Amino acid sequence: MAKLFRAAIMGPPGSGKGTISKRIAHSFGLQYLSSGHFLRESIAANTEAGVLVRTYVERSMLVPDHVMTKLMLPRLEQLIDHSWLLDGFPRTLSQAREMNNLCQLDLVISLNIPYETLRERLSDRWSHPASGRVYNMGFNPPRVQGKDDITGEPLIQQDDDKPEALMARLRHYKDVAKPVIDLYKSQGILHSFSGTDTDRIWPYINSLLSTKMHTQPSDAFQTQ
Ligand code: G5P
Repeated sequence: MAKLFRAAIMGPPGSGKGTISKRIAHSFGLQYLSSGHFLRESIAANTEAGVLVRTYVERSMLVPDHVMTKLMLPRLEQLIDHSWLLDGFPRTLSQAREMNNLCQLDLVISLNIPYETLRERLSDRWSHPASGRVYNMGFNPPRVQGKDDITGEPLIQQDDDKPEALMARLRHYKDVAKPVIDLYKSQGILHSFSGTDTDRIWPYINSLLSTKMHTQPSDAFQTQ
């Protein structure tokens, strides 16, 4: 059996985690698990947990650790025989420790994107409050301006994406992420990438993973 490969991608809101994860999953055949996606699923299902989760996600606040581990760890347990990529989890030291008890990561990608770039991307971001679906007017606009693709309901711009609130969120992200980054640095598995453009960062990540996984990636996403 081929050696299993487990990776995670970290970065502040708007740093391109989702965009890069999809390229990695596609090019290297990893299962892709996004914490934001699972949270949005539980919001859409309107379960008791989903109602609670919504109060945090709507304000772009971190969902409590015990809710996150309950959501994510069973999914990782189900994939014990698979290679995968985690997007957005673990995000706190507590989440990282809980996950370590279940499985060890082989590689962690950390995205360092300048504040001004994040501000520009997120100020262009609109969302559909009921589902949590997110659009970017430049990079991935809705099919009809101002309307959700699935329901046709109006999109809104979150107060949290306004500059003062965004600055506070990014500061909070840095504080929470630092001990997680330090942990993975001390384990020798952290790889950081800086830049303003996902398409420029991607070839470096692609090359790193090719080396680490000893595979020849498909070039389907080289320029997308
Ligand atoms: P998510 O879903 O993990 P965030 O807020 O961390 O969400 P977000 O906004 O989804 O992150 P991202 O995944 O880092 O951003 O980036 P992306 O979606 O690929 O790109 C952002 C936008 O920029 C997109 O519209 C994309 O098209 C565009 N873009 C990408 N690259 C470029 C580029 O080069 N140029 C341009 N112009 N545009 C580009 O989490 C959502 C919420 O769930 C909770 C939190 O409340 C979080 O806020 N949550 C957790 N809470 C606690 N613990 C956890 N582990 C949690 N995980 C999620």
